[in-house]
Amino acid sequence: MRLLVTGGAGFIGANFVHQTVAERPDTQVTVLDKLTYAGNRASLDPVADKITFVQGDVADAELVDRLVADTDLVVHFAAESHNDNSLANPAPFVQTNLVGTFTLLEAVRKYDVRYHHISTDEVYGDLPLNDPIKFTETTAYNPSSPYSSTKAGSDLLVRAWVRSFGVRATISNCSNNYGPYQHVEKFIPRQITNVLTGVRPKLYGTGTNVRDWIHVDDHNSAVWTIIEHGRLGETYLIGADGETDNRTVVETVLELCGKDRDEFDFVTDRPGHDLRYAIDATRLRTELGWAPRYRDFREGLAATIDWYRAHEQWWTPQKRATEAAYRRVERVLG
Ligand code: NAD
Ligand code: TDX
Repeated sequence: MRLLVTGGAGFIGANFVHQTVAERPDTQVTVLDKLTYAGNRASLDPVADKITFVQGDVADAELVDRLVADTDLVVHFAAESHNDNSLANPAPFVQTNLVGTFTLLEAVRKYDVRYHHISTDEVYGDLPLNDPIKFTETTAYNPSSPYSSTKAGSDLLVRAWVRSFGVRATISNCSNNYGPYQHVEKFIPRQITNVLTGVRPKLYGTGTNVRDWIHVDDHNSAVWTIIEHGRLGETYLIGADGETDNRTVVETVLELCGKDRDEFDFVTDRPGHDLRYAIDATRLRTELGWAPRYRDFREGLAATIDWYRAHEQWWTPQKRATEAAYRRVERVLG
């Protein structure tokens, strides 16, 4: 089978390519990635001789047409993915997340190629704290940020291309991922690499916001389950019941690194900061029989810390610029 993975040099896409090469040796993998600040060719080093890499833009219609003509399946991870960046400059989010998805949809429509669309739980907005309610496949879209609104728009394009043109597509909306190869701008790797470089972790606002953490390998095993067993035209939510508030995450990282649990700073909150995300993955579990492998967040976090400790050369080049950008907008409180 010929597989085109967009955004395969990013965090989740690279892990997806690693898993695919290891577990599905008959799959011919081509990665299309623009190598933005978030893409890192080195993340594909372990599989470099087993895949084809194309540097390019998912919004480049001519290139996308050529690649899709020669593939059986497209899995679309490529996106501008960071909420804080979308507040500073939304333009690339509209271009990549909306125009890029549109470009891929036109190509899979033309060649009748199976398409899987990677999306986020953030399209549903946020939930109250301390409430049993969770997102399901029927929750109304209500995105808060430029990032989540462009992801929501891209999901709606997919739904329309399914209904109007019969495109053979599935959509998955996953909760917050953690694991190896995640850019140091994101919450968990930022705090781990802060501690490893002697800097105090930075907690937005009061640290009470809740995210529903899932290990990236579990996200990717769910994606394969949906590709192989999901019903065309359907949406599946992916989550592993990992709700944890941000303060607890920071305290756990500090503890696992042998520091005092209170050695962190509260900093200015993110504007429009979503309070809580929580996924009800019943459909995926009962209809498709999927289950996560990582059930202990603390253990997964410890393994992730070990990975960052062992791969300093992977993240050091990005760390300085990332922290300089944060320093421009962030103020330590109290
Ligand atoms: P990432 O920022 O780590 O990687 C994105 C990749 O896409 C990078 O390699 C980048 O170079 C590439 N890219 C960006 N613009 C491109 C373009 N125009 N053309 C081609 N390539 C381009 O992101 P991630 O965290 O791996 O997220 C991957 C996908 O998963 C995104 O669609 C995101 O919305 C979704 N998602 C992420 C999470 C999460 O917790 N990180 C959770 C749910 C869903
Ligand atoms: O330094 C920080 N301090 C902090 O308290 C950073 C970077 C973040 N935070 C908070 C904000 C969020 O409540 O931590 C939480 C997680 O932040 P991010 O890692 O930026 O993730 P989030 O905004 O929740 O979005 C992530 O999950 C859904 C991904 O970046 C998205 O791509 C995905 O769609």
